[in-house]
Amino acid sequence: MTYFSPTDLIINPDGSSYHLAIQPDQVTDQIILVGDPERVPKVSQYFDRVDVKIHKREFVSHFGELNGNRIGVISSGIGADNVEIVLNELDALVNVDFETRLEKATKKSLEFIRIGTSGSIQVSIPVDSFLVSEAAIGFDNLAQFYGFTGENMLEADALTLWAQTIQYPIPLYGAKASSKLLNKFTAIPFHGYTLTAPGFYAPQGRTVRMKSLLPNFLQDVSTQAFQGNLMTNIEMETAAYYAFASSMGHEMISLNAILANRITHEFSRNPEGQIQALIELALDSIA
Ligand code: R1P
Ligand code: URA
Repeated sequence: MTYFSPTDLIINPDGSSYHLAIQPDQVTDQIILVGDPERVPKVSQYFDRVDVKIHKREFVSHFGELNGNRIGVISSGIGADNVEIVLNELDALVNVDFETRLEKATKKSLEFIRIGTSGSIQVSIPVDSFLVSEAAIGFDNLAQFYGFTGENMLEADALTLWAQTIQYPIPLYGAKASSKLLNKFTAIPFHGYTLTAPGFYAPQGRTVRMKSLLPNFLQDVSTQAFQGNLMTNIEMETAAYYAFASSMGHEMISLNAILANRITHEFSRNPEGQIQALIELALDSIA
């Protein structure tokens, strides 16, 4: 079995993972993932009990119990680069022996549910609606470093063709949600293809003072279908979550509160209320 050196897999003196500061026996099989650290207590307030609270950098983790099952909620902060840290460390916590630093022979599959926010890029998907990401396409550069695999990955050749259609200069990667988890969230009306952007402003077609080098980006991605599917929404983590989950054998689904409509230029008048409503709906659906 593979051995991971002390600089490949950094373990803190208390036996916890380097960034998340979580110890192996604290990890739960089911974990809610949010971006905003302040969203963590907004989720864990519904747990029957919170046993463990950890805070390091933007990574806040609460572990406890809901309806008799162990459950956790962890914040990732913003972006696919943080997802890379969160999923590598959570996977190592369950699939590597932290005493011997050896990969375990029998692998464990975790269940992840992202409760996040997003902007719609279709008029038909209004502000204050909820959307399940059926699949997501990543515009970041993680696929330059990871050979993502697994049955949930989208076809690389089809993505290359689509990238040419929308004149996007770097290779894309994409992956699907766990089909097992899709069945749990049938109460959420909109399902769609999510674009995961490597930034909030120009990479999502926004102009403040710095102009985008791709002025037609939003127009192109919202009108050019990928394998018959129009992109529905933009956020900043889902494709990375789906690609890591597919590659490492975990179940993952991303739920989005649509706060903006980038085509009609509307923004939610009650973003916090919408996020709280999505948290309640998500927890009801997994109960
Ligand atoms: C940008 O404001 C952030 O909001 C979205 C994006 O993915 C990005 O992380 O998700 P969260 O609300 O979950 O952070
Ligand atoms: N989060 C994003 O990443 N984009 C939006 O437009 C809204 C929320």
